[in-house]
Formats: sequence, C-alpha cells, structure tokens
Amino acid sequence: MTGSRMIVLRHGRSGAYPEALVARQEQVVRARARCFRLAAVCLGLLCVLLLITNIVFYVKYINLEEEKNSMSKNTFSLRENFKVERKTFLSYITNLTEERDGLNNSYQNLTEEVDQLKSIYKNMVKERDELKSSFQNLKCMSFGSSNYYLFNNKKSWSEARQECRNKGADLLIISSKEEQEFFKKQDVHAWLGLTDAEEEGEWKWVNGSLMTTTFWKGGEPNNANQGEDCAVFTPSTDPLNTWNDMPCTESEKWICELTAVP
Ligand code: MMA
Ligand code: CA
Repeated sequence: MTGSRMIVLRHGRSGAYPEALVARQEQVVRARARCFRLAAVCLGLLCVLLLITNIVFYVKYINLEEEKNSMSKNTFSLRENFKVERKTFLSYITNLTEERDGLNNSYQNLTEEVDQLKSIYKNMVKERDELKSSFQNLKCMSFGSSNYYLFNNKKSWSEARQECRNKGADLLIISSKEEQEFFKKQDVHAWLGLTDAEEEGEWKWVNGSLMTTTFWKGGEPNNANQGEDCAVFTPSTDPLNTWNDMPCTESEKWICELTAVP
C-alpha cells in the first residue's frame, strides 16, 4: 500500500491531524521531492548521454560521409583511368593486329622467296652436276694447231654445237687425212661439224666451207628415211671410211675444236 492511501485511511478513521502525522506528511513530501530531483537528475544525465551519443554518431556520420565522398572521387578517378587505359590497350591491340598482319605478309613473301631460292638452288645443283660430269668426262686432245675436247655426255647436233660455241669453239672439222687418222685412233663415236640441213646433198662444215676431203663409210651418206642431215664420226675398222649421216635430233657425244689464232 502507498503512503498517500495510508494517510487518507488514518485521517478517515481519526478525523484529526496530529503533529506526528503532519511531520510524517512533510517527510513524505520531501521524499517525493527528492525522488523528483533524482528523476530530474537521471533525466538530465540521460539527456546529456543522448546528446553525447548524438554528437558521437554525428561525428561518425560526418567521417563516413567524407570517406564516402573520397571513395566516390576515387571510384570516379579509377573509372576515368580505366577508360583511358582501356583506350590505350585497344589501340595497342589494333597496332599489334596490324603488325601481326604485316608480319604474316612478310612471312608469306619470304616463304615464296625461299621456295624460289630453293628451286634456283636445285637448278644450280643440277647444272653443277651436269658441268661436273661433262668436265669429268671431258677428254682434251691436241693435234696440229688445234685443241680438241671430246664430251662424253650426249646431246642433239644443235645442242652439241651450242655447247662448243659457248666455249668459243665449234664442232670438229676434219680437213686432212692425218686429222682423220688421228681421230680414228681415239676410237670415238661423236658429232662432226658437218651438215646438209640447208640443202640436201650439199654438205657444209660449220665454218661455212664446202666439204672437199671426205671419209664416209661405204654406202654413206644415205639420208636414211629422208631424215639424216648431220654427220657423225663412227668407230670403224677402215680408218679412212668412218663417217655416217644421222638424224640431227639423235643424241650423240661430240668433239669441239678450238683453233689457235695465228
Ligand atoms: C644404219 C645405216 C645408217 C643409218 C643408221 C641410222 C646402223 O646404220 O642405215 O646409214 O644412218 O642406220 O641409225
Ligand atoms: Ca646414214
């Protein structure tokens, strides 16, 4: 039961205000006042606490706001940097792509060049081998004022003549019995520089002179099958009858003659 109710009950029962009761009532009033003061102090303290809390939170909020602003600034600058870097990288990629395409082209050109060089090299090796073989088999002879070169590979009459001319010589011209006998001793089967290609039956040496001394085999020249316009020196038992006419397209060995300049 509260103090005020007790006072009312006592007052109702006795109907008078004794001094003790008054003192008691004053005591109660003072206690109430103390209570109110305490409550006010507590309230004040609470207000102060609230104020401090507010201030703390406000400061925190300001800091966070600043942090947020600085982060947004950073984010913006990062984004800008990223944009610039992206642009730079894109331009690098474009440049690199162009460079790669250029290199691809160069590579293709180089591959073609390499193929060409390979084929040139192959041809040169072939030519070298041909030259090697023809020079390995080349037999050099001397008679009178002429040097002779017997080639042991075979070519048509025109090609054989061209080979001689390339070396400043021409196909062999036999202009004496001694020269004929000399070649008989060599036991050769080779083109002579003698042809009737211009006019059938009119045999001419490659230097343009008409044939005077002749050493045909028996029955030759017979222009067999109407197609024999070039003369060949053949091995024969008879030293003074060794020539035969043959088709110019046949492949035979040949003798080049290089006459010494007087
Ligand atoms: C025969 C003879 C020659 C002719 C050749 C062609 C072997 O000789 O008929 O006159 O030139 O054949 O191969
Ligand atoms: Ca013949």
